[in-house]
Amino acid sequence: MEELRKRQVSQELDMDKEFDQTVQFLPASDNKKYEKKKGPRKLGAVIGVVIFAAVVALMTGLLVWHFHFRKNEKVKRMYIGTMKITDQTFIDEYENSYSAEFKSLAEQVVTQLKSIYFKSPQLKKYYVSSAVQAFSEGSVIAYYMSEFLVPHGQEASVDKAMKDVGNLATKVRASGVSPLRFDEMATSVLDARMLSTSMKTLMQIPIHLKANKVEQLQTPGFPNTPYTSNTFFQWQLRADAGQVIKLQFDTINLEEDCKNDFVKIYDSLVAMENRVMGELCGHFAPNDPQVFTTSGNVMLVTMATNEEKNYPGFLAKATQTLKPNTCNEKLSGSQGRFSTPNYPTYYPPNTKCVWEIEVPQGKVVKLTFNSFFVAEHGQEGHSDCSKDHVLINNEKLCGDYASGELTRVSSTNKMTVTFVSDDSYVDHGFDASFEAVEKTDFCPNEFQCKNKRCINTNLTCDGWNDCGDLSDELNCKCSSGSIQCNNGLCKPKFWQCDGVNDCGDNTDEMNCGCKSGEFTCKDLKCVSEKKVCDGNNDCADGSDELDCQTSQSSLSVPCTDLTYKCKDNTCISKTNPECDDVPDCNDRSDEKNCDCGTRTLKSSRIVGGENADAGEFPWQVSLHIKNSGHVCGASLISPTWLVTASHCVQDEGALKLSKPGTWEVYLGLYTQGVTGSPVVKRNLKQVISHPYYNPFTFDNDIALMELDSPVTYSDHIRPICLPAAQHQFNTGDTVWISGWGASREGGGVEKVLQKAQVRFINQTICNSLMAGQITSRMMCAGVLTGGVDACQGDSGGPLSSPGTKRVFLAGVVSWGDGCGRRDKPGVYTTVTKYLGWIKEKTGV
Ligand code: 4AZ
Repeated sequence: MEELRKRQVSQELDMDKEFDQTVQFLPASDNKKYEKKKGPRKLGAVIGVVIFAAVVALMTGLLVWHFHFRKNEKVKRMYIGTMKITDQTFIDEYENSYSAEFKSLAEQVVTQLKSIYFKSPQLKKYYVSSAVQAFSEGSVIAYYMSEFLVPHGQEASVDKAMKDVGNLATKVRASGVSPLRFDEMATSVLDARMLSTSMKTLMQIPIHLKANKVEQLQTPGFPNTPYTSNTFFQWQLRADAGQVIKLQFDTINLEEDCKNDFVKIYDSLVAMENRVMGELCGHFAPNDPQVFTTSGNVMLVTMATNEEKNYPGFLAKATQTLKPNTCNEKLSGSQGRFSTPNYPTYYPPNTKCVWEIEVPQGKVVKLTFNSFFVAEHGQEGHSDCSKDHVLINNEKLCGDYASGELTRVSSTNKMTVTFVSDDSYVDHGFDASFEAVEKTDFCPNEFQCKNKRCINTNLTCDGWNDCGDLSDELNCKCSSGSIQCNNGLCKPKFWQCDGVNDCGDNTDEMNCGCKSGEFTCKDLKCVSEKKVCDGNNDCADGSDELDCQTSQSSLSVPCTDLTYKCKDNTCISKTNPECDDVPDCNDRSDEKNCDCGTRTLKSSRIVGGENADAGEFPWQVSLHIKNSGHVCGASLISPTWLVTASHCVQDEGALKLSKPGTWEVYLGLYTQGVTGSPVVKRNLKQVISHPYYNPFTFDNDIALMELDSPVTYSDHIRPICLPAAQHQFNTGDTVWISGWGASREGGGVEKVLQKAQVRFINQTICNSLMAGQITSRMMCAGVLTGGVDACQGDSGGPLSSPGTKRVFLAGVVSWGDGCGRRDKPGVYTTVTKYLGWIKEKTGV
């Protein structure tokens, strides 16, 4: 703490202490005095009367409690606000809460607040006290906190009255009896997490920035000792008048769950919710610095921790820079580029920029967003845009768009682009390019989509919806490599008969089998239907002799690559007979070891995925590097064994990923960071990487992990079934991928377990799509149109294949060419190839 050279106040908090005029921690209300009192109890001679009387007494007691006491139960409501005092000028003494000047002005503000609240009968009834926390320039802005004790259920109406406090203030000013000249009042309710009763320590760190000087903010002891539990930290940053504050977090390593530990950054000196710029928790890589810039010369950084798990904390640097006069720009010429203030770091709140673009006469302006991140809390998707937004030709734009996805064309040689950020939550903003184009041909040398996007001409009529509105795939004359769908679309020939309706009208899946009266063998040969189940291997691969059961005994057939081998070495013709709840082998061995692959809670990032249901993938395991967070997935196959990818357990320099001690594993996990029941954490006893894993080709990308002690199965923890060596996974069958991996290429780990449905892809097609890199020990699954795939962080996790009764581990997430790219399926380690090795090492 000393090295910070800051005045810090660390105090054990007295929970019932009254407000003073300076800083107070915020205890929760003591409701004990409002608790229900015990009701009378009657005794009688007859037992029935006693019971009756007891029931009546209980009911009466409950009703009395509900209508009398519960009504009177009060909750503490804390509001935080600012008031602009117009008849004062800021003096240095106002920065020191112990100075006489501070105390005197604070007293006037408190009197003023009381007179305002007393104008509202509602607020008057419940008002307790106020305290001024700080002053800043402009003329003088007072930051205060007000406490109300509100009857249970009345909170919303008091919140509403507080929202209206500006109007009350106008009434007070009009009455001419106010002690202060003031305007612009704003209030907001305090974040409930900051009112936690468990928070016992307050650390207050005021910092006044100076020109050309970098101040360091850090949690005490960072990075060598973890931050303290149940602590509320508050860094109050001020810059000189006319300056703004830039805060760059170099390292953030907090608990994943923001409910427990979090950092919040405000464009204010107090914790006003409507001035929050951002909230951080979890882990950010050093190459992803979070940089916030204020709109004025003050900033508040708060951090709250609870009693669970403490992490190293954060390190950030604060500087002051001159507030730019304006971000408006006039742009002319045939092309140019512009971006939001501070791009690619966060734009400041409360900002408006206008770019007036003018291109030569006779041309029009074509604007393309190279990146666009204007999304806000509570403004999901692209719909409403009532908060931060971009305005072009009366059209409001917000949300996130991929590079080049968003384009606009003007109708004249001028275009005005306006960017507006409101008081709260900031984002990275945009980077845009404009060019002068012909009115009639604004895609020179490119294809012009109906929605005004321009795409490479090669991308038309190729089966892919590149424009986004399908206009590049309409009215096509299909090339030799494509098939013509009945609806006019062209699709690549190799998508024909792959079990997926690519045309949309099923043309590509029609006439796929053999002629009528013929049977299609697994290797696509055609044999007469009469030869099916005749006891002869007519297809050569045995597929015409599969599933020929009429009675138990007729299941037994000569063994081929496609038949299931029972423990007694006899073979049966049924496809995938194992663990389908029907004993098919004479020795019933196909139904042994089947306590797997079921989910008890089935109710209804992965790229293109959605939240899984809790308990939907109870075999999904999250592998964490100790104190560092999730890196890979794994699958539970028994109470003590996991299957994962070998590439997850390769040493990386000093990081000994092959050593069991490096890891901690979470089973039954749904949201990263949310632990406690039903989540079980285990350390590892051993890590066994496949001896033939090839780090260059990713061949044999499979590894086993043994837990230090067995887990008990529950609704959220169950193993997945290992398939039999002959288990058939067919091209076009749907399978599930699950994990906490990135939801886009280069993205970070997801919080909630994601799932997505993909299909097995033909091995030969996949090998040609993946430049011949697919070995027989790999299998491909995906959606060839792109957008649905496993990604970084999903590695090691399961490719879950639902059978008739149970789910089987078909593959282990291994590698891919990027994530979700078209014609680039995900590649998975084929589990059926490793059953012998798994059995040898684990006994499973
Ligand atoms: C990875 O980096 C990774 N698209 C995993 C799966 C895929 C790509 C990358 C498949 O762990």
